[in-house]
Amino acid sequence: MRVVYTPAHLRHDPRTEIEQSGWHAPWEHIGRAEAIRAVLTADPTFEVVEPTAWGLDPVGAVHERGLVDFLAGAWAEYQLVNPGTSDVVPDVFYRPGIRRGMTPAVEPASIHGRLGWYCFETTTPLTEGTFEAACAAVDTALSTATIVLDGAPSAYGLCRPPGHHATTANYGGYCFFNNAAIAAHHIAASTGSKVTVLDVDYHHGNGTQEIFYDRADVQYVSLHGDPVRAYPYTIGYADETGTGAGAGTNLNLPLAARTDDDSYLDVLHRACTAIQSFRPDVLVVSLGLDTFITDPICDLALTADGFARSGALVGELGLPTVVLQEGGYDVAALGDNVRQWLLGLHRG
Ligand code: Q9C
Ligand code: ZN
Repeated sequence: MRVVYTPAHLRHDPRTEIEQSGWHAPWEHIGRAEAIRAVLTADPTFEVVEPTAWGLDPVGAVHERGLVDFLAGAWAEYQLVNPGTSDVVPDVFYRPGIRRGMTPAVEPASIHGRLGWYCFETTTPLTEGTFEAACAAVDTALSTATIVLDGAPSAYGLCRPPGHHATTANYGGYCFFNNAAIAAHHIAASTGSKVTVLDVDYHHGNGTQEIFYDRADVQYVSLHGDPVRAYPYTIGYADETGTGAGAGTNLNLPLAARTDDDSYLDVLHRACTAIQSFRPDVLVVSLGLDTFITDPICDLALTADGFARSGALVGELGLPTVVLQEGGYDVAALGDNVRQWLLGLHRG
């Protein structure tokens, strides 16, 4: 199985994460992707290849122009007013209520205002090379999709930074551009086929859901920690099923804390049944391993065997499958967990 990887991810190198009223070393860091690469490189089942460059057109097909332009220039613009800063985060967020009863706000002119216009939370710092790394993660996703469109049964893109929390117009949740959504849209638009995005990251992929919520040609199916207790809290509920032409094409399957392998596989089986009913031509998997039993920021209880069984169940769908990396924060286990999932897919 081909693995698409580029060292360009090293350019997104945050030092801090502001979370739960404190700050600490970031959970999402360069060591994650390097740990996965090390494990896959050591297994002859996998062949590591570099992505090709796609430019910004496929990004602009999914994201608002304003977000793309902002991310391209924000770090440099911020240095002009706050020289020497390494991790750039907003200190103000735009909330519609602040102008209730008035004309809606327009994008502010100030870099400080623009940060809070495009970013929706505090854990996603911009660093000097973040934009380049985010573009390289998109290149990785699109190159992985191309391997599958060219006939491989499956391929894996080691995307970093991850993508599924990035919406049409906002970034956050460690995500800048929505790699999986850009790949899914590219596949659907360039081939005229139907695509399912199956999201197995612990966190609900709010960005992917929002991007495809009104579309009939892209189905979104997600298993995730119930937003009653889990990030992103305000989206990811079971009653969110799609709108307009996309009515019925969105399926959220929220999970209880400590969900184990057997219960998880039951829910994944329901997800696969829904995918079969949609009859997609291609499957894109948002692969998060933060459902792992010892993940430091999540509360499910999957094991390596659960990942192998999950991959195999998805493989039994028999669909051309583009697997793209999202979360997973137990770095000591992350590489092997990815490997188990992919080997399961390979067998299934
Ligand atoms: N106390 C991904 O896994 N922090 N993003 C949540 C909850 C952000 C996770 C804070 C989690 C983002 C790709
Ligand atoms: Zn996650």
